[in-house]
Amino acid sequence: MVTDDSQNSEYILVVGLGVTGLSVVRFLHKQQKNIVVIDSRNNPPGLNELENEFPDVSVYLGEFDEAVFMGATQIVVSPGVTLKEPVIQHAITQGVDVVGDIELFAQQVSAPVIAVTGSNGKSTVISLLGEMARSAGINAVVGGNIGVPALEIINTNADLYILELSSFQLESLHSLKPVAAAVLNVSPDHMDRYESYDEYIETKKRVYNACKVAVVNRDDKRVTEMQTGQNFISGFTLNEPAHGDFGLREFNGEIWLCKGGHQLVPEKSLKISGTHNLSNALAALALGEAASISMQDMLVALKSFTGLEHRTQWVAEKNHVTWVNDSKGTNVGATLAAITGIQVKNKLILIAGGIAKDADFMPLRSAVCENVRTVVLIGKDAPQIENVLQGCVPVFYAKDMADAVHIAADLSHPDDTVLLSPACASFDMFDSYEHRGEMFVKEIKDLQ
Ligand code: UMA
Ligand code: ADP
Repeated sequence: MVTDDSQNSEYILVVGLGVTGLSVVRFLHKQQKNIVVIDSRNNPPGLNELENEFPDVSVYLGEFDEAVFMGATQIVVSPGVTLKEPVIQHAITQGVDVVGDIELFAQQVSAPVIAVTGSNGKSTVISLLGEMARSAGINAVVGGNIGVPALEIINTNADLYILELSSFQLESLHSLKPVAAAVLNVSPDHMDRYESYDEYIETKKRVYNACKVAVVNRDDKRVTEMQTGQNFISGFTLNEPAHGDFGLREFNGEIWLCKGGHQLVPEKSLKISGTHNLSNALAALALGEAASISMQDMLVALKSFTGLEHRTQWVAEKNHVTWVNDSKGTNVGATLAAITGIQVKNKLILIAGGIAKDADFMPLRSAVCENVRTVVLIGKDAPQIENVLQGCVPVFYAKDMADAVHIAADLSHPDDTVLLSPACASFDMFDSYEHRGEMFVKEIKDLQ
């Protein structure tokens, strides 16, 4: 579908019509810009909204047409589209300004911004930070890769913006100057988009460009190696923290979250569980402190924070078996954290599989051998997971989530925990990770 009246005048080209593309159109339309939209999908999400809200905006669908790119004065690329797309590369070499939605946000924003990236934990940390800021009476707004496009929140008169940034969004970002920024951790993800793990890590590192305080995970060598030295640095660790850093210390047999030698809060008073969530809590404290949020108010929020749905979330106990939904475990690092980090009384039954995104599943092998009784596999790339578990634990295939839940229930022993943590994306069988988690929960509820 094409309307051609834009061809004779200057226009900004919005590439991709998902939630980001729509937010960009809304943002630019308010500035009376002439906008053209292009999407390689024939029926992209957001098309109806676009046509209803902006009938004057031209839309090109299907295979990218180079002429549309070359005629633009600026190109705004959605995160789902790589800058390596040949038509975009050509436009860049021809001097066309190519940016992402976060760059437009950065050029406009006047309130302080906290920027958080990392392979895992981003949504948990920014949601917790949002609670911490609000507990301190700060009007903080959370957005970005968590699902609310940054340009949808920019005009909310916030005192503080807390952004989750994916590596995709960081690729096209240049001028953000966060008051505090963190790479929470790195482990391989999106290897179908990047040529190497190093390229993925280099992209994550961009979050530190021009930040005031760099918050670093002292336990993650690939993160500590990122430091360029020009920022103030605040560290967090699951070990005993150095002076000024956040970490864990034991006092009278109890683990405490601490700043340096100073006790902040005992682990047992937190509602979130799992070692990885302690790391997230410490990261949030370091980021919040860097943004001048009162420590006392942050601790109040931390104690009442129950975590997010679909992330190592307790679902039910049925017939002496505990069920945990970690549908957001969409990469190997997250699944490893769940297998090794959650407290279990007996063994785990792991439900995994989906779209592998070119992942190497080998790092799962030893953790599975040690902690898991049986693996139940679903989805397109299930055989890749089976391959790395040869001779380790019994593996069963399930045709859908109902089947997986029934097999897991049949194979579980008393006091076992059934964990859905797929280490894969969900789009082969489900609309989203939320849909996958909801199906899991529904099937558990229906179990006799
Ligand atoms: N696509 C095309 N052709 C196009 C444009 C997009 O095929 O012309 C495809 C992409 O390859 C992708 C899908 O469409 O598979 C969606 O891409 P998009 O850029 O339109 O995505 P949006 O709907 O705008 O959502 C994006 C983020 N999506 C991606 O990065 C793929 C959302 O993160 C984010 O919540 C939203 O912006 C708001 O900022 C999702 C995600 O999976 C949840 N992120 C990855 C992750 O968390 O691991 C990075
Ligand atoms: P993200 O926004 O980076 O995807 P989430 O907070 O949504 O992070 O969690 C995604 C997955 O990663 C979940 O399976 C969760 O249990 C796991 N996870 C959360 N925090 C960490 C962490 N610090 N290290 C490893 N895995 C984590």
